[in-house]
Amino acid sequence: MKDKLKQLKKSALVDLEKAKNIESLQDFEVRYFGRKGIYTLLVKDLPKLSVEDRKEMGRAANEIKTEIQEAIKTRQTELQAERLGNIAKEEWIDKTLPGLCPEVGHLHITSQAIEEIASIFTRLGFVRRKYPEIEWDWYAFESLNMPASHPARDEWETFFIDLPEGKPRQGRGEKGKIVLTPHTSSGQVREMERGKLPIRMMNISKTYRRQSDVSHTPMFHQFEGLFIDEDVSIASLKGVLDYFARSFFGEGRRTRLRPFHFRFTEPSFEIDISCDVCGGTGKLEDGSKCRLCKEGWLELGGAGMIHPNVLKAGGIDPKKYNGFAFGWGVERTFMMKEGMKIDDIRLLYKNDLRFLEQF
Ligand code: FA5
Repeated sequence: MKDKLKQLKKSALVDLEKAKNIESLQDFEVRYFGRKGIYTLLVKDLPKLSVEDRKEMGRAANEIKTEIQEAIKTRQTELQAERLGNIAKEEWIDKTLPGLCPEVGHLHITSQAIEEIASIFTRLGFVRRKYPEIEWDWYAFESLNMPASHPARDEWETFFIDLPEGKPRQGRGEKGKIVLTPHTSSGQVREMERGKLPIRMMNISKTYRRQSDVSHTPMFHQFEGLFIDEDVSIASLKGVLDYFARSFFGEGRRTRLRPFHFRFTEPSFEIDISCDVCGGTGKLEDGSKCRLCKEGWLELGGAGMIHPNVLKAGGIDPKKYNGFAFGWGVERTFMMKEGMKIDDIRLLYKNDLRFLEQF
């Protein structure tokens, strides 16, 4: 019995070392001290011994049990420390690292430009208004001195909406077909119809034409200014456009007025700005032609003194009042800002975040 107890202690201490985690430690306890454990079965033989031996062996068995149980406790503490150490290693977090910021979006570059344009004209006293994007032919063309058969209409490459034609309008003929507004000038007569003079109106809106190439998209934006009062001069128009060009592009860029023809203004001009991609030369550094402007200048939009027929269509007496209007492309305008160097307008609406996040 003595030898068996010695042997048990030895093998128990070796087995204990082999326990590599809390679970195997629990198995160990069951294996030695469970109902059918090695120790339990051994001490079951004690009653078979003589009284003397039973006393001695009983004490020895108790001492061994206490020793092994102490060793179990120590091993348990070691394994727990080891486990916490592993958790700390595996799940370690550096609390001093900056947190993960949720992605914050920003306005599309066109919306940013619209805000900037609106703020410049607001400083000059223009008031922003919204007019329909789906419009009667009357406001888009007819009231702007462009009768149905006039070839100038072809330049607007219009999207027509397949709806029944409008009912006759009292005293003004028919409103005609329904179109997607090809230009913001369709707000001119609507603004005049409000019947409030003088007018300083700004209309910034989506416009649509059947066009798509490096400098045209089927949907684009225009901003339109309409100024009507008594004795308005071309000098006032030029002053407003110069103020805008200086505020938006800075002093370094050149603008030019080119005589042009619009049916709704007389005289009419087109406003050009020196191209930022090629520096106004029409040629790139490698000698090739500038893909965007081709000749150093890029057309921003049109302008002119309002035609008397348009004032009449809006119910305003052209003998008493006159005024000017201008309409520019928003995208073309900001593409010509210094450093933009966007050589294909269609990139703006491809929704490629790698492109859009740059602005
Ligand atoms: C007009 O639309 C006239 N309504 C402008 C106007 C208003 C003249 C008031 C006189 C008085 P135009 O067709 O040239 O004009 O277009 C004006 C500008 O819109 C162009 O110079 C260009 O900057 C922009 N634009 C025209 N079509 C497109 C297109 N498909 N994609 C992007 N920008 C365009």
